[in-house]
Amino acid sequence: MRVLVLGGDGYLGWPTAMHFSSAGDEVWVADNFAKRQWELEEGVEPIAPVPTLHRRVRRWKELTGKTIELRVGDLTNHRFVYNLFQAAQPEVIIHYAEQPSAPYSMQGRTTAVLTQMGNVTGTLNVLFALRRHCPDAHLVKLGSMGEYGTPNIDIEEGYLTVTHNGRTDTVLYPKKPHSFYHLSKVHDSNNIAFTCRIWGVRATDLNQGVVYGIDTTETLLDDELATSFHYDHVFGTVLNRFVVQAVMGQPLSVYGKGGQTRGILNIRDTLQCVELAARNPAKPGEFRVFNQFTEEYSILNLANLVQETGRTRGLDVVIENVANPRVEQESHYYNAKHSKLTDLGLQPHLLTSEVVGSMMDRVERYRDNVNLDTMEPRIKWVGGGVEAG
Ligand code: USQ
Repeated sequence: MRVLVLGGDGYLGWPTAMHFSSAGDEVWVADNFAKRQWELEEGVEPIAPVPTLHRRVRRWKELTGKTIELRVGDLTNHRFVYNLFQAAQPEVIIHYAEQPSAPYSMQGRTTAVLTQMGNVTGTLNVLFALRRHCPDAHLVKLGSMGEYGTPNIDIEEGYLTVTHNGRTDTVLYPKKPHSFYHLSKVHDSNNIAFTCRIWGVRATDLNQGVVYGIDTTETLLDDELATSFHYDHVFGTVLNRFVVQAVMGQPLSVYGKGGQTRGILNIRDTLQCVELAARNPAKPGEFRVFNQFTEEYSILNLANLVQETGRTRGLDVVIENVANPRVEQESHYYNAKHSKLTDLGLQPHLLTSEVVGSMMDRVERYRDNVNLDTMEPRIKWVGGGVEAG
């Protein structure tokens, strides 16, 4: 397949590009490197320096003989997107190119607007470029389980059949997102569903849970092929943060009671799920929604697992319930369906003490790089936080 990965410099985008290239697909990547700029502005860094995308693409070629085509540009510039789609003629477009952090989006007006303008405009440009230059291409868009929030009923895969005043219809599942970032994904989902309906676009929205992990088969080939692993309060996801805290002898920062339940998945399973979606495309006009996670965990249970694993390795890991900087339910019903990717053949890498232990080993190697000042949550959902304009 000709695969175009948008956001190819990111935590998931780069491993995805190598994964398809390694399978023999023709891979193009595009990025504007905005994430690197936001890291500079926030004063945070990945745990290990991440070589530039140009360097990684060169290294990949040296090691495997395979070419990844690289284009630099911004999806909010529609001319860039049109030219890119015309040149690449992708059969599948994997779209990760968005501001990915809920806390970042909640700092204030500036970052909320940047997140929604960038994410929503970029996706609209992708849809228009797709219609113009490759109308048969399959759009695989990274959405989020946080679009649904934590409703008091079962979460279905994208759609809900409702009977109202004696009549029945199937509608997009109602959304109660956690942040302005998650809202941007809801807006994207609606825009994509609309273009499937009116233009016959074929699309899969992957509502992904919280990803953890550092390594994939391809990143392990060479240090220079590493992906960006964050543990800071802006871009670090919860399990990645807990593992770094455990290794560094810091208390695990459970926000509030820790009863928040989330779908989680290993970074290796992100690659598997995206590949399954790409190789089994949606039909023309179909807006397909997959809930992309492999298991559910409460935040406290994640902390317990990290604590137990740490103790078997002689680490004295303490759990601390810190005041929750977010507005979210800390104890709630949660039952999210996630059978569609399993039906396509997903073989999950489940979370075990061994997996946590191997993450600890990797983090240990970089312990001298860890900046503890960037760990404490400083962005609050209501008032009192860092106000970026
Ligand atoms: N949390 C803690 N302690 C921490 C960090 C987080 O208790 O030190 C809690 C949060 O309060 C939240 C949960 O852990 O309840 C998840 O937080 P997170 O920062 O790991 O993930 P989130 O903000 O939800 O966003 C991440 C990714 C985002 C993706 C989303 C999937 O950054 O790109 O869309 O996970 S999901 O959460 O399913 O919507």
